[in-house]
Amino acid sequence: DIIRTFQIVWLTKNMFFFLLSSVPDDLTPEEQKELENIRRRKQELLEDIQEFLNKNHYCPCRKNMQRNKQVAMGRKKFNMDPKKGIQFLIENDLLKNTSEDIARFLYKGEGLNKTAIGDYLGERDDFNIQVLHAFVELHEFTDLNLVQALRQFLWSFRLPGEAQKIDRMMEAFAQRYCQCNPGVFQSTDTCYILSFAIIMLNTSLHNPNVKDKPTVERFISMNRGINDGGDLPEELLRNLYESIKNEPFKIPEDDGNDLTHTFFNPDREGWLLKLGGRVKTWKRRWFILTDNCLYYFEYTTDKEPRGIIPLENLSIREVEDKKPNCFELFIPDNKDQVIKACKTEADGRVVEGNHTFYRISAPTVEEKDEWMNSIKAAISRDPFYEMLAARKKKVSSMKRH
Ligand code: 4IP
Repeated sequence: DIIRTFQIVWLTKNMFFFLLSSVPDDLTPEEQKELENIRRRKQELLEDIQEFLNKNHYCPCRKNMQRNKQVAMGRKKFNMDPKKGIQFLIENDLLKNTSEDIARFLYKGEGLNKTAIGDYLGERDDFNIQVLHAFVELHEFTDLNLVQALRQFLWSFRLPGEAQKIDRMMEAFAQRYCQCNPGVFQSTDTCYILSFAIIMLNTSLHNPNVKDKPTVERFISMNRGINDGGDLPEELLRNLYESIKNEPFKIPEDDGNDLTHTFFNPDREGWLLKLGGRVKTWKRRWFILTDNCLYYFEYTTDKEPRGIIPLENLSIREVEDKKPNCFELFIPDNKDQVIKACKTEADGRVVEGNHTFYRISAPTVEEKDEWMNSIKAAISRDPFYEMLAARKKKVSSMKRH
């Protein structure tokens, strides 16, 4: 449209010149007056044309070419060092120094590296946090389900690797989602936790290194109690699961690293044999690894666990036993100290455990390896998992309070 308008005004302008160049000398006063009018209108029209061209940057003048060059340079600088790039654009009057203007520039993202956008948005400065919020406000999530909203959000920049940054960005996302879709979740914490459960599900389902693919039932059970102590509607969780299963997240990978590794999900569950503490009897128990804790149940359907073993400060090693595929949880450099854990007695009382080590036997070598890997991943101190676990604890304790 702009080009067509340009052609039309160009033709009109030339027509005027043609008309004015063929003026006869013997004009009546009326005709002269009319000619004056035409000249005035011609001048006005020329001014309008100039204004139009300036507004639409079609003026092939040096000034605009210079400006475009500087914008390109600003983008290049931004990709190398986001803060310096923004500073350059502001200093050259190419960007206003307001969080809204910068957010719009990042949201548009033309020629910008998504890792650099993520780095800038993740910065701890008050101003960067304002830009982050303005950036999230530009996303429209109304009537989108959480997976659709996450697809849009996670494609607009690349999540940085640092736990604190991820936390701030996902918090802003959860706030915006809840603002656009009031009533879907009890709190932004619920939205935050479910968002991560979805990102991790994406890894588990689509990363070929993860052998144990979670079923929809497992996904539902992993998200019990996250809606401020209550459960989310099963249908909602089923829909989200199906959406991720059918189409993995498209996540920008500017630097070739696969972000899904950052969110490797160590959670798992299954049948294992456990050796008693004081009385050395082997019991078949249903184990669930989640939130840096190992829970064991008598039956898969039990609501309360028979025992809980927090994994903090524990180590894991393979051991030989009469039972096959054994491994052990133990306190490093300590032989006789009892591991901090709790168990439910036959009469229902919750007491401290009596184990100086937990010896566990898996049904197959593969399962032993998978359990050991997942437990190792859960044990290795990851600040991000700690933050997530803290939030989960918060929302699951809401109801009780
Ligand atoms: C029990 O043996 C079970 O092995 C318990 O396991 C075990 O508790 C007890 O350890 C052990 O005495 P009996 O059933 O033969 O009496 P579970 O709770 O899974 O049934 P842990 O602490 O392993 O849960 P001690 O330390 O309480 O004796």
